[in-house]
Amino acid sequence: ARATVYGYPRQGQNRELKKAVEGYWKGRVGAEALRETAADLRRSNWRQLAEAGIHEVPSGDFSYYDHVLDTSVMVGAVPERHRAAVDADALDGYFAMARGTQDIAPLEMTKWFDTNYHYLVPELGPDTVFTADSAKQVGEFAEARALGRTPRPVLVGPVTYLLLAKPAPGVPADFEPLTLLDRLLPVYAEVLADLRAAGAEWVQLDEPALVQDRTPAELNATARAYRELGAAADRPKLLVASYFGRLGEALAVLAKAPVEGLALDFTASGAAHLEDLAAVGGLPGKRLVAGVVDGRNIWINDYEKSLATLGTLLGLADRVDVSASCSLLHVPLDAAAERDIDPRIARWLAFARQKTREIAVLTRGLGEGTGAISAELAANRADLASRAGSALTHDPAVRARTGAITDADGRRSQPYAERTAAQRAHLGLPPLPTTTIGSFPQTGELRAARADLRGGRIDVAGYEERIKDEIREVLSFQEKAGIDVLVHGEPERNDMVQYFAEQLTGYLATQHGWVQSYGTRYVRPPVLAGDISRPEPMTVRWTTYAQSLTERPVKGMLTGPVTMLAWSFVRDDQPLGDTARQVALALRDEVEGLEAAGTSVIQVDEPALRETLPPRAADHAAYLAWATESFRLTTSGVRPDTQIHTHMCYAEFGDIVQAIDDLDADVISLEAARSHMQVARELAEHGYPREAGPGVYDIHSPRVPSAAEAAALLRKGLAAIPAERLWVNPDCGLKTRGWPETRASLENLVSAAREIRAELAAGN
Ligand code: THG
Ligand code: ZN
Repeated sequence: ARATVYGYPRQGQNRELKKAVEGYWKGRVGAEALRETAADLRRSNWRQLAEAGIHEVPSGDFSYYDHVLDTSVMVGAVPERHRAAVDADALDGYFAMARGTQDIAPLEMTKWFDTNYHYLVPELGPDTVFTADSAKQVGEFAEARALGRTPRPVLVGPVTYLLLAKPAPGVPADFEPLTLLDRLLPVYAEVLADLRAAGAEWVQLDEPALVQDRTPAELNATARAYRELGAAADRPKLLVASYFGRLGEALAVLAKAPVEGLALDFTASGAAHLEDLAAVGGLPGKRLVAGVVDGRNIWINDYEKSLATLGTLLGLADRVDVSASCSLLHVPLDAAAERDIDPRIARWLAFARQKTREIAVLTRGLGEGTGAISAELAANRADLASRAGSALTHDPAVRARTGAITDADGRRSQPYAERTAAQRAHLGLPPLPTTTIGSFPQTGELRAARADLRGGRIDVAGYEERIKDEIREVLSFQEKAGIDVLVHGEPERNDMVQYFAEQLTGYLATQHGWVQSYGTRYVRPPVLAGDISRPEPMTVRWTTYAQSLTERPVKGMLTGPVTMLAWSFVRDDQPLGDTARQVALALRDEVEGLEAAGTSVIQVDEPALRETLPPRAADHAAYLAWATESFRLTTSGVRPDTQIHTHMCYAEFGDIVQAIDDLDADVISLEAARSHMQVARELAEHGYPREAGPGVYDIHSPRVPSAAEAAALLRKGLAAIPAERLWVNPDCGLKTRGWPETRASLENLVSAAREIRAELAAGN
């Protein structure tokens, strides 16, 4: 048996890649220095993998920005508008596709399946001409070879690549990129031949799109793709990798395909996957790479359980190798770098580096028998035993409380239709009330103040003075601009999940646990380690300070339980729903604390609700059940006249409008500006009965929308949502924006609302 992985974190222990790339963008780092930093990072990764005992290392998984963008470059799918930049300079052109330039829009960015990683969406059309560019793949393969390893190049597979693509601008929306398969396959065959010529024995083709529900036509296309690639001359052996779930019907297709190996995820619904494998008669004559170490989470592996799975698999394939369930890109690099975590808990944690060692141990156990790893097995058993039932993670008070939850706890005391009148009377807002989503610009000064606090250059009192100054400024601007429901601007928050995690008991924060979110942006997902409780109010002080400065309502701002889970590493020792209920009760205390302190409008954000939807429709209901239940638990303890808002980013809501309604929030704000109010129409089509604020200001760009533009969007909104239920707000929070465009845009937004109010009052 051999140990392998599909990918490794790219950024380096101190995010050297972020610094080099951002330095290059600012002109402070030259192209050659950037290339050297990248090559050093790759070499260091290969060395780490070899030292950990990984026999077959990946190559080509490195990226300056995103591996799907790299695939677009590999197949020559450069949008027309970026062609000149790419021809002038490949590297600058690459970054232009990723980030756009002054005049040219970047590729769209969206979530990589249900992870918190974002990829750049390929833009294709009937006129797309693919051409092979294997330079990056061949170059990185050769680099690893030069270190004495036998790397396995990793490519996004052709079916997944096309399924992730969308019609290019100007191409009809019903164009299906998968129709380009026949044109794409020869290009893949050419890249495979180049890699073979360079000495590659195996190449990995990633097809995670096959763990989602696929139509018969898509399954046929998959069969065709691998029949054709399998028949290609001069090709390496092919390992088709799936992850993030079970293959389902696609398993039979791939089992029959003329490829030499399959990689399957045995952490996501592992038992079912075993049954599926047995049902297709195993993979006789093929290599099976078994993903038994969870690549999406940070807990140590259960060796005995994994060895049992691996043992069963031995009878189902020609040869069984061991891996993580997916690329290790989605976990931080090294748990040993964390100095502040209780050592009793640290022994339960495995980041990428630790996981590679686990894979090597399991491989030895599989190949040489458990006798060869008896010491590791004993230590693993002891670590697991110390976690199960540990007093560090089990809080009887929390368990008593979740055990006593009743249906009534998840129901507001009055139905929506009745409580709106009470809210209207209580708040006294004009028609088409204006508000913002919560955050205001996170200025350089604010980040510097946080750095000064961490570095001991200012004390807590000094830091809090700066935060108060900022809140005063944010409030005074909003009053002058004429906004109706104000926010304090969240200057005290680093990240909307981490800020709360740091204050909740049971959550662990990491110091260095960076995970790539997109490009050079990273997050440090906190760890839901134990039972969750809220020892003290978290936001009440800042919200009440802001409220003390104004007569208008100030909105309380919280992150909802689903998003808290989605952007954290979750417990694997209890159902997600149990963890969600614990987080929900802690947040419920905060909601009630805000209300008791005089807050009449409370927003509970759930940007992750849609994106965490499981890949298969059959699993949606179970997910939406705990997701909506935990949101309602968070928000149902308030008086009828307290108004609950929620906010979601991203646009594809069609399939969850019922779930959004089930949240029983009073008002929802949504991203809509770029899609010209499409979201408002979708809500209307589904008969969504509540108040809604489809965004009229696209905050993803520094562009200032004119009042006329915002008014035009509002008129479109009014065509879908009646005036008494329409709110006026930007698409999302303003933390990534600068002050000048924020000021101008919000002033225009208020003018637009006033103009439409006047029209309504005049009766037209
Ligand atoms: N928080 C978390 N996850 C998220 C978002 C978030 N996932 C989706 C979306 N928002 C991703 N967007 C971003 C935007 C900016 C940054 C990260 C993710 C960012 N990161 C800083 C960086 O890399 O320099 C580090 C921030 C820090 O110091 O913690 O700017 O909002 N959890
Ligand atoms: Zn948003």
